[in-house]
Amino acid sequence: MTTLSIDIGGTKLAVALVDSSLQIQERHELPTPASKTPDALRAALQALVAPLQGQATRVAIASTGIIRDGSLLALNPHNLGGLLHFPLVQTLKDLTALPTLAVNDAQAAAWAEYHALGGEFRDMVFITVSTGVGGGVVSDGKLLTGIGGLAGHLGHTLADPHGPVCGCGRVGCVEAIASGRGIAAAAEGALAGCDAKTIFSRAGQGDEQARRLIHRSARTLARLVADVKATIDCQIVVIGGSVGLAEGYLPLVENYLAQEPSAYHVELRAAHYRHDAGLLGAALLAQGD
Ligand code: ADP
Ligand code: BMX
Ligand code: ZN
Repeated sequence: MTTLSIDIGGTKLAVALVDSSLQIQERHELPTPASKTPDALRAALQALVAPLQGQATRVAIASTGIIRDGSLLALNPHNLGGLLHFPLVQTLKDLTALPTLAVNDAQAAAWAEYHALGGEFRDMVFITVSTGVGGGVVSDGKLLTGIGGLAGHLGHTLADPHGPVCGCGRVGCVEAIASGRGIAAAAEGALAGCDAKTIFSRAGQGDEQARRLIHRSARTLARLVADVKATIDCQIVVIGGSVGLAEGYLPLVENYLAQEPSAYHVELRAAHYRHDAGLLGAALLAQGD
């Protein structure tokens, strides 16, 4: 059985054909449409799936947002250009006439990364630092999705009560500070208007403000990891997303975590499946594994 797997993020859309041994046979990527109206998203998804759908027997979607009853509900609509709601499962069923499953992107990635650990641990947490900050929790070998899909939305826990307002409506969420959008939003002067990717490359060239913005993100993430350790007592935290996987970022988080009391220390690892964890986790869930 081949799964047509789709990953919908705030910055990029990815699609892949995944076989039953979890090998990616073909993969394509597009930027998430700048005008994120339901029609624009539907058109982008149609363009991505059309060349591949004939080779698949089912569709699996890992998407940013709360996934409830097959629909995407944005917790932070700013990450999706203001898009609040999108009928994911219905849209893909209409486009492909295939059975379709949808799950939150970080929850899906957590499931793939849990599998990659090969039974080494029963309790693990995955955190993506990307357009937003997302999370997925596996507790005693079970993926927590929550009754309404909200479980694991770790990016919306409090980092700083005097921090920036988050798109979810709270003040000072981890996501508002540590995410790619949060890093970019705090940039001033010569870096104003730059995205997180550019800020990382400027830091590499010795730019002091860029370095400070990245440290602020990494310090905030380390504090979140300590909170997660206190909540779940997980044996490992796996980090993904393009910011999380950026060169030098994980060692910074490790350094800041080492400054917390030792009860909150936990092993950190970069995502085994790198940028494909969401795609593969959704495929695994669709296979029933
Ligand atoms: P999505 O949120 O769509 O899943 P990503 O995981 O690629 O997508 O995260 C997008 C964020 O990561 C953006 O803020 C972007 O600027 C930033 N980013 C992309 N590539 C890099 C990189 N090589 N280094 C640091 N940040 C990056
Ligand atoms: C936001 C939230 C989460 C998502 C996380 C990472 C929305 C639209 N998304 O916290 O559901 O898991 O971002 O998403 O409210 P990504 O696009 O950065 O991968
Ligand atoms: Zn928030």
